[in-house]
Amino acid sequence: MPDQKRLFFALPLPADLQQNIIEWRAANFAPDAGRPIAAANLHITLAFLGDVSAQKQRTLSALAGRISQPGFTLALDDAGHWPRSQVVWLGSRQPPRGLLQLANLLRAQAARSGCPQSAQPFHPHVTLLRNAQHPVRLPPPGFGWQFPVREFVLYESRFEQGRTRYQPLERWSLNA
Ligand code: 2AM
Repeated sequence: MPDQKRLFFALPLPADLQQNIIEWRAANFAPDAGRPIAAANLHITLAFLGDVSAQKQRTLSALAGRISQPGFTLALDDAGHWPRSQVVWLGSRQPPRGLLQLANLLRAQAARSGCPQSAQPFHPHVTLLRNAQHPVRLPPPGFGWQFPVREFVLYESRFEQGRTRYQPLERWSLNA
């Protein structure tokens, strides 16, 4: 449908952290391990919405605006490879309760608004490489970054000129 947009809620990563991560990735993964995601596209999805009409977007956005919860600190200190989705990811050994709460709420609101949610348990992650078809040697433990999460964002996913771009459409603050 022409008026539909491909949307998802996510946590952005600070630009300096995106840069640190891609430098670490270049130093720690073989060039043929998979297709690297551009620094600006590194994020943590909270709820994937799929193709959404303008009206449904307004509903989802109004529901998101009612969320009131404190910010939290997120550590990225875990990495893995999902062979089925061919994704190499960065995650958290102990995701903060606030992150799980926020994602659960957004996913429940999405499901109730007619955006079916995956039956798989939510595993917060930053996708680092796609098309990782072969077993991947993961970096030894000891890496890790922490950052404060103070907002969540509604993004539109666009495929333009051969590239995927994530355009922020709306932002909501988490209470300090
Ligand atoms: P992924 O990185 O693990 O693939 C935009 O596509 C974001 O939404 C990505 O972070 C992607 O997660 C996530 N996502 C979740 N379910 C998806 C789906 N069914 N199709 C595309 N992206 C999905």
